[in-house]
Amino acid sequence: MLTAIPATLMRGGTSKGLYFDRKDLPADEETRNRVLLAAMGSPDVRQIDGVGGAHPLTSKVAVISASAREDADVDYLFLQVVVDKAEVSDSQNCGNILAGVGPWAIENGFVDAQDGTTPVRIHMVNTGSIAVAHVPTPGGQVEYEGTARIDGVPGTAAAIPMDFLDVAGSSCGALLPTGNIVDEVQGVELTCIDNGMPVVLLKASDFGLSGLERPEELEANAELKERIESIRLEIGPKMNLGDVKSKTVPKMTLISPPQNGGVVSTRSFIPHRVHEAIGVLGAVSVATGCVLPGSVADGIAELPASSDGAQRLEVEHPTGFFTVDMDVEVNDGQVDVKRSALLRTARKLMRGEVYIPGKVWSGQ
Ligand code: NQM
Repeated sequence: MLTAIPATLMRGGTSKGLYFDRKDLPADEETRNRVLLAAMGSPDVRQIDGVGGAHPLTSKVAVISASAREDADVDYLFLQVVVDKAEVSDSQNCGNILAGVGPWAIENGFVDAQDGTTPVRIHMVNTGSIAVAHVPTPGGQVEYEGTARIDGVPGTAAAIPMDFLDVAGSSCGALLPTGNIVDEVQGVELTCIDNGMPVVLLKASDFGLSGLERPEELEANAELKERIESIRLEIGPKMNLGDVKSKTVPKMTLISPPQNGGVVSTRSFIPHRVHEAIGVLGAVSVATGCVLPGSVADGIAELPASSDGAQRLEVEHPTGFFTVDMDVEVNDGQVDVKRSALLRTARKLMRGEVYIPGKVWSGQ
């Protein structure tokens, strides 16, 4: 027997995943996770018996429901379905899958579309913070097509500008989770930062790298991966994340001087595969680390003349740039982030029912 569950397959930014109405999934977390593993085809490196794309960036889930919060229209819970392990993690947020939440919420009746642009206020359950997505809705219909281009996605689509209001410290409790601008772990200097995503900034040169290596080259370097994972396991608890062995945070980002006019060049371990681009909140956190005086990015990042106030920072990654608009105040070495904003696109790919073998879940 197969159980049919309504679902929408969407590209959100440079990621892809299934979007569900919370009421269509089992309320019990363990049963829900078994259902999601079966939907994606995990654990299996090829995810052959499911709709997952055999990579962390294409094995993602959004669970959406009406929000009880006054400052939000919908609640969005992000779940990472691990490709090769029977694990579903809510330990991180995802700003890419977030890009599809606004359109989905409008098309599924959670928010009334306006003629023009519809703001959708999204409570990101994983971190308790709010994002506002400005969804193009000419004539009261979601418009997916348009002229905006984001690196890492071929072609163009309708722009969805997104504002983050209060993401500093949203996972770790503080923008600087260890209380320090620089820490030293296993002889390597690093900067831990959480402006929406727990990130550890590391100098590529400290690992004998240029920082411009291709993701597959870095992934093939077993010794490097082992060193980075060992640092991650040691620094994770100091970032208030507890034991991070089976968590997908913190993200480990190698930085090097910019090559193409941006602020900094990046290669991000997320945390075991290397991102072809960079995560959304990951990029916001990296950009914040770059404006922090005395961080490991000091001397590597090339900042605009004044890093105080509103500014646009281009974070370079393996497939282009990620543009972050930030409004920051830097006082006596302290950074106060007033607002972060960026642009994403999304596309509805398929809508229907995902079938779950009855042996995994015997019904709603
Ligand atoms: O940092 C990948 C992605 C992400 C997360 C990851 C993301 C974010 O590209 O907000 O978007 O770091 O796991 O989807």
